[in-house]
Amino acid sequence: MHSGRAEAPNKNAVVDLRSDTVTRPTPAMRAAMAAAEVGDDVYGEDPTVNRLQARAAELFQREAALFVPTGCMGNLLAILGWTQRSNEVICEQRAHVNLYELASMSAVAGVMPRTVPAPSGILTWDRIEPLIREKIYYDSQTALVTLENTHNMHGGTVYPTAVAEDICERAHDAGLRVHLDGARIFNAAVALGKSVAEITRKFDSVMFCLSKGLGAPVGSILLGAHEFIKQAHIRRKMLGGGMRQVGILAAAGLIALEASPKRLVLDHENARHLAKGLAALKGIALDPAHVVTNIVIFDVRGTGRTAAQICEQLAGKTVLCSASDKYSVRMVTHCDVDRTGIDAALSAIAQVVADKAPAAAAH
Ligand code: TLP
Repeated sequence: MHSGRAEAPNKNAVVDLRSDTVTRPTPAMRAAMAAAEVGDDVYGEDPTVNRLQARAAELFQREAALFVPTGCMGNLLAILGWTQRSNEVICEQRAHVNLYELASMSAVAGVMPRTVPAPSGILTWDRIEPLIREKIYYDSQTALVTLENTHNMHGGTVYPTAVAEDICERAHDAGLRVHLDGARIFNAAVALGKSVAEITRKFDSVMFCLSKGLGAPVGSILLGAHEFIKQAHIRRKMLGGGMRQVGILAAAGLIALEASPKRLVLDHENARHLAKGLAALKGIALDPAHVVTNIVIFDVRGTGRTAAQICEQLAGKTVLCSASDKYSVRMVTHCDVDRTGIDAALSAIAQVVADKAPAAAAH
């Protein structure tokens, strides 16, 4: 299914649904990497990195872009750029910046996450507004709101553009900045049938990942105005992210940007197919209508087992997935798993849930 990848059907092949980060570069990416023109990017002399940054800025209709090694670093640079030590950052409770970035916003940027739960992870202004601190010198001051689109741990949910724009406008009126963790923003754009520029235009900064559904081996991009990116560039060096002949990676990123978005629709169809199959199994709970991009999260409490136990049993049947909570399993579709792989995963899960629950989990 992945353009240019020829894989022999193998019924024993591992179906790796742990994440879309597991995708391997396509032959076209590898060829471009081998042929990439490179230079020292710390001197700003890598032509391929410069092309990637210019192309990303053009696609998102932004003044500037910065290639960063990871999404975590991109988010941290944005937080460093928009806050001062002791500030607060409002985000959804299960946001990646809150749960999966090793508390870097506190440990490195010196700020506190101020979290709020939201249905499907989709914040609205009425949930944010009460959390904004009064302007009193002895209180932490709210500086930033971060949104996540798609929302990973709520199952790849998508912000309606009007809701995200309303938050941005009202936050700006309140003197706050808004950063978008758009690790999977291309999935959101495909689900909405809009361009990435259209759905992100009101944010002060945007981070997206090349290394997830777009299939590049490494890298993310941070976007914003010239001055913001200039400061992020300095801080990237400070964090140890000054890379040298990194055009080798940018070359893959350029292909990811041009070629990959158009095939994400297949990942979404596979995720829906997976969700429908799962919903039909006894002991598994999920609403397939909730699955609109490439992430499927389902509850396994009804099987009498924990998510970790289900994952372990599935691994024994060469299907890999991860526990996103004690009783929630996450499966992510991507370019390295086709419909045959999804069907193989479904039949493995059907066998696992039909098996008697292990005694230890019966309580
Ligand atoms: N997400 C990973 C894990 O860290 C959970 C995954 O497998 O989904 N924002 C969002 C919304 C993400 O999902 C991730 C990675 C990141 C940021 C961080 O990107 P990287 O891994 O490049 O630092």
